[in-house]
Amino acid sequence: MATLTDFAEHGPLILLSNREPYEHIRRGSTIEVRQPAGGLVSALDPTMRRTSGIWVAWGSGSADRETSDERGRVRVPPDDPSYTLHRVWLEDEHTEGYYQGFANSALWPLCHMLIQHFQFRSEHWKSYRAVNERFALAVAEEADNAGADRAMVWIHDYHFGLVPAMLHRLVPKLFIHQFWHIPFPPPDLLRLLPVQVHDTLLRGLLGNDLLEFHTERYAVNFIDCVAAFVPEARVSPERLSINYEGRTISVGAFPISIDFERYESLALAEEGASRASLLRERYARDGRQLGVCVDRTDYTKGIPERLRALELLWTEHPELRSRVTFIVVATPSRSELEAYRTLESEVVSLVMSINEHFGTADWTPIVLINENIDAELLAGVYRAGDLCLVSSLQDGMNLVAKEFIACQTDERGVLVLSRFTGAAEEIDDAVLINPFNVDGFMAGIVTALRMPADERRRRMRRMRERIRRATIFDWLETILMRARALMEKRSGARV
Ligand code: ADQ
Repeated sequence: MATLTDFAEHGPLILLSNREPYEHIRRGSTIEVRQPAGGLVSALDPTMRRTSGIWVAWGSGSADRETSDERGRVRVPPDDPSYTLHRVWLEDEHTEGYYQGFANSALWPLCHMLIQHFQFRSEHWKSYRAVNERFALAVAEEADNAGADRAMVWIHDYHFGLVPAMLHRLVPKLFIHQFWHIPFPPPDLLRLLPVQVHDTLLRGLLGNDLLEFHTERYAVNFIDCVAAFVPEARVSPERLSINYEGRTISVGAFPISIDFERYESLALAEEGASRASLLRERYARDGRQLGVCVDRTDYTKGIPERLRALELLWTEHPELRSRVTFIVVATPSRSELEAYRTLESEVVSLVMSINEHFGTADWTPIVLINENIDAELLAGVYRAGDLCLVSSLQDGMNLVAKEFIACQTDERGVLVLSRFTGAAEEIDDAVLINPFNVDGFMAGIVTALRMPADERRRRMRRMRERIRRATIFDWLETILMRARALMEKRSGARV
């Protein structure tokens, strides 16, 4: 079987994502290069270097224009140029309509089935279409240069639901595939979008040759939506495929993961280890326990639901007061949107009220950190935890669950995990909870707190073995190899 190492010989990979892998930022008279943190960029960057690919993304940095040529291209990484970053420029009103508007205020809540946050506006949809067209043209230009027969295009996420069909019309020979990082809703929810909008969106996604989701459930939801709203498509849920306009579109489950070794090493390294022991010294002395939680402050993550479960815990179990402290790391996110600002204040006021109600002179029940923390501290927090609460109301995968597992080098911690995460479908040894059921959630926390050390160790060891064997690099290789095999089959069929 072919491997990633010889992937480049077959033709260039053109990747499309909203966020760019390198951002140039002006600081006074100097220009700084920043690589956005995040698993995806760090996993894809080495692959792009090795395969001399082309990465198309929104040029969001304040010095991006002056560091790119007239077509928006720049060679990266700056200290060892090995692939091309093609930046696409967007005006502010487009960013607002496409990104904050249709992507984050309509598609995001709809796909997470949290319709109380769903807001549709025609002008946002108009921007989304215009921006998708702009990105499709940029990718088509790169594909023409690279040779449409040989290049493969890999699109990331819900910001680009229309690019596949646009691109297929522009360059019919091109092999196009897409990873959808969030859940996909069932037909009854998708139809909350105006008819013409969900029709265009589904037909947009059907421009792909392969469409990847985290779980089979999301893949089947997509197939069900196509069956319900695209009458001329023929679907096969058993074979996870769709026939549409004379082409076969494959759909599949490819659960994303993390760089396990990186997190494990961070937790074992001097800095991670000393941060973990400081935290334990401070919060987990004399048999007390430390709970940890890490999220972007997003309404999908169930942060208020988690805080209410903790409130109930200390109300119904007074014996646990002073015996367990929670560190809640909740970074502000998407603060341009009102729903997110409201959530940030709700989290702060819930934490304050719990601390006022239960706290004592020498015990603060919840320590709230509402900022981004560096990788060493993050690993230290994960390693120090006796339990980690992941309480998403819906979540495509949830990488925090996997990062906690990788950093639990002492095999002490229990993962309390919402059954509505993609991760819950993959990880067997967590304590599963339903965040909508406050009593059940609280009971799950009690189970975790009372779990004997040998059972914790057994469960954590099994989870660690599992994630160690399914890293982000395995994910990457499986997807790219599957796409390559389909591409070869298709070109064979054409001959
Ligand atoms: P997200 O919704 O962003 O991702 P998640 O998978 O949990 O959710 O990833 C969050 C990342 O941000 C983790 O790597 C975490 O360590 C980091 N992070 C969060 N808060 C932080 C803080 N305060 N300081 C430092 N780092 C912090 C979307 C989908 C998910 C899917 C991913 C990948 O919503 O379901 O798992 O994409 O496909």
